[in-house]
Amino acid sequence: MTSAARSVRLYELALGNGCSASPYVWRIRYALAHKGVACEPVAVGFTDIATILGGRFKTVPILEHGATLMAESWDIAEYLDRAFPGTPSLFSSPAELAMVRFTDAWFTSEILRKMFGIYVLDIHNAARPEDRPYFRRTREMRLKGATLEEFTADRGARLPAVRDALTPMRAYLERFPFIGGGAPNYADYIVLGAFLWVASVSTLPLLAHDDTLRTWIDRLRDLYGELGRDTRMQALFE
Ligand SMILES: N[C@@H](CCC(=O)N[C@@H](CS)C(=O)NCC(=O)O)C(=O)O
Repeated sequence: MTSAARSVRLYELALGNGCSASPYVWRIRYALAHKGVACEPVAVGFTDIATILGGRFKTVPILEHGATLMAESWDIAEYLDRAFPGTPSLFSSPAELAMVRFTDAWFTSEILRKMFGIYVLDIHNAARPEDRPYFRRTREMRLKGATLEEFTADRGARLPAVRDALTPMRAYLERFPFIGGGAPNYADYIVLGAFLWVASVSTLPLLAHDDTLRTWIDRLRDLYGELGRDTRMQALFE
């Protein structure tokens, strides 16, 4: 059987409302759609991960492709280009891959971490009820003992810092329709994935109503048969 003919399963993180909760899963959903690779989604909650596939993995996304099983979204993205060579590339050159790695590093340190601090209680409340004690225990350990409620008490005051940190993206996207330039690439999916994660749990709109990022966000959400649209998601804009 050719590589492309083997079936693909994507293990995703399910919230109580059925939405996917993970920015890393969203990257891979878009990566698969970019390549036109069909996949069967398998929804798992936080506490299911240790019980599936022999407990081999600690995080999702997990990709299953025939006998190949792997976690780590970067490993998966690079694997997809190797396993499906006749399809549109995620990384058309080592230089493109390197630039996307840079985008990921910048975005994770300057924006994704701040988003986590603002939305960690919302993620808890949106998780399946049976996953909430685990989520609270593991995240409060990371917050050095602060409760999720204490940690997010002043979260509204932290919105301006996230919005300011997005300034380079706004300036760039005035020149290009996508972070990838004329067409979307994996950097677009990394950044959009974080916005979709926020939209699936948020009780506080992240962006101002007149934020110019709206055009790019809508453009990405509409791709691949409106992959980024889900009526269960909350508003991203005030
Ligand atoms: N470095 C991993 C990070 C994946 C990750 O952190 N996934 C989270 C969901 S956003 C997870 O599965 N967490 C499980 C847990 O906290 O037990 C990747 O890029 O795939």
